[in-house]
Amino acid sequence: MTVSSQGRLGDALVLGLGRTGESVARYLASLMPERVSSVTLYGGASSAPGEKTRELEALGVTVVCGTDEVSGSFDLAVASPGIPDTSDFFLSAASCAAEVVGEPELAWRESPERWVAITGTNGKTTTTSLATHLLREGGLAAESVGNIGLPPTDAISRREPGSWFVAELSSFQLATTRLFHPRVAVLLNVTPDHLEWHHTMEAYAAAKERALANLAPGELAVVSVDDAWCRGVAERAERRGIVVCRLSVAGEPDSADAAFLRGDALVVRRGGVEQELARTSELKIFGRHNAENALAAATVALELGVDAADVSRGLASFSPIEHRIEPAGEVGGVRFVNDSKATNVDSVEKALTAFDAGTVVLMLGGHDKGTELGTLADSVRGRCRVAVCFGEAGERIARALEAEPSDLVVVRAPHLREAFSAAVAQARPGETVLLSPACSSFDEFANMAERGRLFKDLVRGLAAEGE
Ligand code: UMA
Repeated sequence: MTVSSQGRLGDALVLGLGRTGESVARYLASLMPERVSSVTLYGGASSAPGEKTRELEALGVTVVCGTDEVSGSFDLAVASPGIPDTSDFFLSAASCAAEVVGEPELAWRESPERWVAITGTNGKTTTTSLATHLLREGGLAAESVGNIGLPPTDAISRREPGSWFVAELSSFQLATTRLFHPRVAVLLNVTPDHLEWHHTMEAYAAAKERALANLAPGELAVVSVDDAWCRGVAERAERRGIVVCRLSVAGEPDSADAAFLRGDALVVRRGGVEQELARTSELKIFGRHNAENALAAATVALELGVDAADVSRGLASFSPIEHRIEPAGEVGGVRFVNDSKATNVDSVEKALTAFDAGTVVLMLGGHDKGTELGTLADSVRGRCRVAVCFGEAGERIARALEAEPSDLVVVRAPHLREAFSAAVAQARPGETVLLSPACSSFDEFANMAERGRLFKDLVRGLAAEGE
């Protein structure tokens, strides 16, 4: 199989019938017959025919639903990120195809110029949005793509000449990259997550490190040095001659290239020359982790030629993104905050640092990823007054919180709606009801955005009742 952006792709196989699968199938069908001979999409065991499959068939795509067993012979397979690379479905496809890649890899091969790769366990959506905002502030065309919700293959055909793709990449997407080579790669942090997909922490961290895999000596990676997994990545990259801008909100790295906090000032040092870009009090996104996200995005923007003055202005004008510590209203003196995007333990611990200890009624639970809950339980006992545990993981979380004596009030509720009512019943004026669930949403919702929207609807309903 050739990797040139104009080469023949031959007989193509697409795995998955979600956002990614549909985007890839449409894109490949648009290349028939010149570059693609055929497109076959397998939707997996849980898929069924419907409007979407009929639309794809009308474009010339052969759609197979209801099975994980792939048959045939293909030049290239493109797998959706939710399908683990150790699953029967993936392995069956791999046995029928010369190569299996993920969707960002395909998009990059088709349009390889001007990519920024942003990954990490937490903060990648904020950093991606902010980097795009800063590039635009500096007059550059830029679009956020990837895990943030827009498969890059959707954006290739309408890509403006000279524009940047700022790609939020999950470990699932990075695990299936091979040649992917961004202009700059960012690694924000690595903490336990998605072990149901990767099985081991080593495999998860290795997938994240793939963002840097094809950087050449002299090219830039922005890598946190605040956790041991990331420090390992930074050291290996430096040994390969990559310029590593060491990112930290825990101290001041002594390297020539670093991005860090000095007091409350955001400082980026490149080649030993420092620029102070903003004060944390000027940012509309709160918490130390957001200062880290801002430092990473600012470093990317400066590297790509945005003036420091434009970066400073953009940092001050950027607003919080939906579902990430998003203010959702105040009713009867109780603040409501939607952090539905917090789908793992680490992001909840970070969110809790944005509120005064003892004033939080926390709602947590959802799809159980089997994560270890010890540190989460410590933080919740230390910072919250009440925890309402719901969903599939609710009972396991409640038991972890009760495993040690504390003043924390633990309440159980079956689903989000009942959890919301319980939280409202517990909350006192001056307190915050925070949805920061530490779990993905798939036991009850299609995705975390749907969960966040229901939370906000419930707050609106509560406000309307009081009128
Ligand atoms: N499927 C199977 N078996 C599986 C899993 C999936 O057959 O075990 C098939 C089914 O046909 C299913 C389809 O794959 O309908 C779904 O594909 P998918 O799970 O890869 O989801 P997409 O709709 O393609 O959305 C994906 C990302 N989802 C996941 O990685 C789970 C979206 O990130 C991303 O926005 C989108 O591609 C565009 O790039 C969401 C996410 O939850 C936000 N990401 C995780 C996270 O942020 O924690 C990684």
